[in-house]
Amino acid sequence: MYKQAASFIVSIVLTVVVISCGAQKSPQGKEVLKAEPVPEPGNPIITDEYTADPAALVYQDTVFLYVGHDQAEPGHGFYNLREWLVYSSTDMVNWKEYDVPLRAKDFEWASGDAWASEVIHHDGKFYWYTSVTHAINEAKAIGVAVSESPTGPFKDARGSALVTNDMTTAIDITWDDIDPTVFVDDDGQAYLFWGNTKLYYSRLKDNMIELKGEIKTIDLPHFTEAPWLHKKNGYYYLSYAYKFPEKTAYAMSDDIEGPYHFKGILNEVAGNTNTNHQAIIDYKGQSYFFYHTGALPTEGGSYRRSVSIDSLHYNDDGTLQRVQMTTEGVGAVE
Ligand code: FUB
Repeated sequence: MYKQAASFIVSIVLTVVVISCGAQKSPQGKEVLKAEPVPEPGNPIITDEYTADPAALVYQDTVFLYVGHDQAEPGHGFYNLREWLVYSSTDMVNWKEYDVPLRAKDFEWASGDAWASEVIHHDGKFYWYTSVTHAINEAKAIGVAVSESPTGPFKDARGSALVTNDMTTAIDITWDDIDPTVFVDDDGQAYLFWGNTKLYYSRLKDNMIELKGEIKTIDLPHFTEAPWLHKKNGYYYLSYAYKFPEKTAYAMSDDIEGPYHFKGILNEVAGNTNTNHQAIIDYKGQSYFFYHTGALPTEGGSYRRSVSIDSLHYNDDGTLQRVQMTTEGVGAVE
């Protein structure tokens, strides 16, 4: 009796398991179990596209995430990014994708390369500072696009590059004008920082589409690229890609123009990619660190990257705790 009841319960349980896993026939006609893929929150956060160089913006209680679309074929040994993508979230776990908001070719003077970028909201408009290749000399240059909406469509705000290679002479390479980060200080003055090997910065005019005054440099130990400027509790933080393969390091100052004091490594070399590119925001009372890795199966790598998010923690003296990269990622926030 007990045996019969037990075997009945086991068969019910097995039936439920078979239904929930999905029963399929093997080539020999036998029933085999195949697990249905269950979408789980975690890193990388976007799994249907390769995404790189995250920039995040909090606007009206929503996080907007701007990324480059890594479009290199498997095995291709260099970057192929032709467009940027935009996503939004109100809980840091569910991300909604929109129509492609901007392509490198939308800058008619550019030949391509939708490299790292950042978007800011200022005086009712959204300004998107981008790295592209200039068609005239194939050197990298910085463009700026504008939109009335955080999700676009964006259009070239100037019809010409904001920064070209001849304007930056601290180093004689053609790829030093990349990776813009933009920041509007409490007094309303906007600044643009950018660079590769040399870190440049300049003020922006009130119209946000012209530089104001001279281009200056800041020396940071082993600066490679990917500067990100943010401010918290009166401190300015300049985080950046350090050495190569890249870790993320950071420096702090109480003046936006420095001097900046080096504070050490913030994030390790990210898994399976030689670049590292971060964005830092506060949202709903928590601090977040966006970065990319080459972790997306099965063809992820240095030219097929994916954006991840983990928590960022501050010490009482304002310094940052080293980021712990996880596959679980961050939980949903209300
Ligand atoms: O995605 C192309 C380039 O790789 C970016 O501009 C750099 O920051 C590095 O991530």
